Amino acid sequence: MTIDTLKKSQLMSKEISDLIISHEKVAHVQLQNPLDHALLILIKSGYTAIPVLDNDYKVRGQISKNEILDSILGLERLEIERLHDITVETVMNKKIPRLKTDATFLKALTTSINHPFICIEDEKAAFVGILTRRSILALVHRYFQ
Ligand code: 4BW
Repeated sequence: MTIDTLKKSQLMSKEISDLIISHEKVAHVQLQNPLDHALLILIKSGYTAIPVLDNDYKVRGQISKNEILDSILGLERLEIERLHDITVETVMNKKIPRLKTDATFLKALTTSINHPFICIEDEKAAFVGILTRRSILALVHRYFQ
């Protein structure tokens, strides 16, 4: 095995724990929040999509600006007045990628091809934080340098 191949296999089997953005720093909303609150958090944080958590701090989905706007799209206009009456739970995307803290870098890299961020959970499925495409690419970049 060459040194390059060895380095590559070490990188790919590395655990992701060092790359996780901790939950305290992740903007999020809760299932029962109304959409006007979710839109406020999305606009203030500047992110396109953020995780949705339940009362036990478990990840239940993610919500994006686009899903919110789409849900209030009337025939001729955006029905802004409906934002307060619809909950995050009814609009969120439930099919989201999740990984455990001990997942390998290769698994995270593969998942990040189709997802800008991945929710990370502990062994009891509690939310630990997120892994972003940015932090994954930064590590790949360091490896190639
Ligand atoms: O507010 C921002 N600060 C910084 N430093 N970078 C930002 C910010 N907003 C956007 N960006 C950049 C990042 O490179 O634009 C990319 C796309 O953002 P997005 O998807 O469409 O809002 C960002 O790429 P990324 O860091 O790899 O993040 C990928 C996705 O992960 C983001 C967003 O949906 C989510 N995300 C990242 N950090 C988050 C977060 N969600 C909640 N809280 C956080 N702290």
